[in-house]
Amino acid sequence: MFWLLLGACSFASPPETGFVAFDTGSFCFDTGEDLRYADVDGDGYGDPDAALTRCDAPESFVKRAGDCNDARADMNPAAPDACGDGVDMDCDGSDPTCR
Ligand SMILES: [Ca+2]
Ligand SMILES: [Ca+2]
Repeated sequence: MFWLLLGACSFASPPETGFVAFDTGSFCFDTGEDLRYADVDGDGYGDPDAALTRCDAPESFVKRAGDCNDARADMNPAAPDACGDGVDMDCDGSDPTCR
């Protein structure tokens, strides 16, 4: 009968969980400085422009940023960069000159 006192609360969730204001299973202390980055292509490097704090980020987000093209798994700071093809594969900002 106690849950009836909640009035406007959603009845979609059971009273036991709806009554508690926080979820201890997802408790997270967030300093706002510990960021995670979206890694859409799954190469382990995230998009520095798609950052979320540790507590807000989904599981798929990664610690490492530096991905200059998060749509291609073969473009990241650890990728080999062939010279002279005009494509910056290793995200260092330039294409190496062939010697
Ligand atoms: Ca990536
Ligand atoms: Ca290249």
